Amino acid sequence: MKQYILPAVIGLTASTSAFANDHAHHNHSNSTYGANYSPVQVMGAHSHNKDEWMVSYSYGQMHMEGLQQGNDRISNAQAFAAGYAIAPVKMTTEMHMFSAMKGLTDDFTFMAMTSYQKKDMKLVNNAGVAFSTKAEGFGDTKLSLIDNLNRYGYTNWSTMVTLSLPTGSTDQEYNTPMGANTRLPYPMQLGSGTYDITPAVTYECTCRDLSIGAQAFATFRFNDNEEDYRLGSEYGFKAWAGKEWVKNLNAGLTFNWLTQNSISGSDDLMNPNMVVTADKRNTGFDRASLALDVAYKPAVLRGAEIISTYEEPIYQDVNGIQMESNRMFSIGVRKTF
Ligand SMILES: [Cu+2]
Repeated sequence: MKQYILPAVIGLTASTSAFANDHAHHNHSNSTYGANYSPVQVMGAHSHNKDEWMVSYSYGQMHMEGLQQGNDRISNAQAFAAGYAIAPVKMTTEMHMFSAMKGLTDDFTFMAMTSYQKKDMKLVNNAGVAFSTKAEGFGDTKLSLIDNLNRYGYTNWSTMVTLSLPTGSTDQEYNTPMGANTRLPYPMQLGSGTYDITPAVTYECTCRDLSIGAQAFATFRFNDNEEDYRLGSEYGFKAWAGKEWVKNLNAGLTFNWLTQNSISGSDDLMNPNMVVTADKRNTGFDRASLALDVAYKPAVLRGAEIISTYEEPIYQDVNGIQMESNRMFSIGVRKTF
C-alpha cells in the first residue's frame, strides 16, 4: 500500500484546480480584520467551507541531542555505567510533509496528510568509537474528519477524528559495527506499524482582535504491529493565542503538552542491552513546548501563503534514559482554492 499514497496525494493536489471558489478560508472566524488567526501546526484548528480545498507542503527538521534520565541531563559515561554498550549522541529527522483538506459539506472537513522522512542518528560506543545510522521513507498517513458542530449552535467548538494508516515502515535496518543490516532502534523507525485513532476536541474564540483556542486529543493503538510491539498511547493538550498583526501576516504562540506512554511488547531483533534507544523501558515521556508560527500571504504569490513554525521544548521528563528533544522548525507553502 505504501507506494500508492504519494500518487494519491499528488492526484488530490492536481484535481484542486477544478475548484476555483474564493470562499473565506476559516469557517470558524469572522472576517473582522485582525482576528482570523489559527495556528498552522495544529491539525483541526480550522475547517473549510463546502467544496473549498487547501493543499500544503512543508519541509521540517526535528533535532535531538544529548541524554536525559528523568528530567536531568546525563553523560554518555552514565549511560554506559547503566549497562548499555552504545549511547545515542545526536539525531536529526528531516520531513517533507504533504497535506490536503476539503470541505465536504457545511459541517464536515476532510484532511489527508503524509510525510517523507529522513532520519540520521549519531552514536558512540563505550570504547569511544563513533558511527551513524540512517533511515529513509514514508511516514504514516493520517486521514481526519473535522466536524464544526455549527448545526448544533456550538460555533466555538469542533471535533476531529484521525485515523493513522501504517504506511511508515517499522523494519528499518542499517549496517553498524554490530553487523550488517542491524535492526534500528525504536526512534529510528518511520511509523507506528499500527492503525491508530486520535479523537480531538477544539475550542476557539475571538476576544477583541485576538484569536485564542485550545485542543485536547488522545491517540490509541489497538494491536501490536508486525514486529510485536505497539507504541504507547498519547494524551495531549494545546492552547494558543494569535492575530493578524498587519494585513496578510498572521502569527501566534502555542503551548503544547504531550504525555506518551511506554512501548508495550518488543521487537526481538533489537538488543535492549546494546543501545539505549533499543530498550523499551527508555520510552514514554511528558513534554511541554512552545511553538511560534507565522503565516504570510504576500500579494506576489497570488493567494498562496508561506507558513512557518519554530518549536522549543520547555519541560521534558522521560522514562529511563532518552535523548533530549531540541528545537523543531518547518517552512512551507499552502493555498486555498
Ligand atoms: Cu485548511
